[in-house]
Amino acid sequence: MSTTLTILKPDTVAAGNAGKVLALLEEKGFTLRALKVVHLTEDQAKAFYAVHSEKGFYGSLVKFMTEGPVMPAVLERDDAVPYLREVMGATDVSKAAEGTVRALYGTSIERNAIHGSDSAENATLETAFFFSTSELIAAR
Ligand code: 3AN
Repeated sequence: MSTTLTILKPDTVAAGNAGKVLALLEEKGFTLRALKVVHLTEDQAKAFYAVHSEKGFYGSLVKFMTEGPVMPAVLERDDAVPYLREVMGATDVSKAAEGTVRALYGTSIERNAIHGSDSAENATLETAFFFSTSELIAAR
């Protein structure tokens, strides 16, 4: 078993789709190990997406990620990192495969419903960004 970090983005939470996305993830075999609702500050969103700081879409992405509450969660499954990426679908919603979270609930390349860690190393770093050791122990 392995874990990954997801974030249900502000578009998903505001549209009332959070429950549906969590249900789909559970149907795909993920177990929820930790979950919270947070409204990111500008500094937090900038830090989370620091890797994209040189990109043209960075400012817009930070604005989007701070426009309302998000729901970070730790998900457990075999091959959690690559499998979540598959279930999420392509970054650009218009290229996301049918039935994926982004095809179902995203509306653009930016407002694409869900985040998922892209490597085991980033899953560890991103989990620590949102959840303390005691919160993770409590979820076991
Ligand atoms: P992914 O979330 O699929 O790993 P990244 O890490 O390349 O994609 O991008 C992080 C986030 O930045 C995306 N989820 C999306 O919200 C936004 N984003 C990525 N590429 C673009 C783009 N070309 N224009 C606007 N927003 C983008």
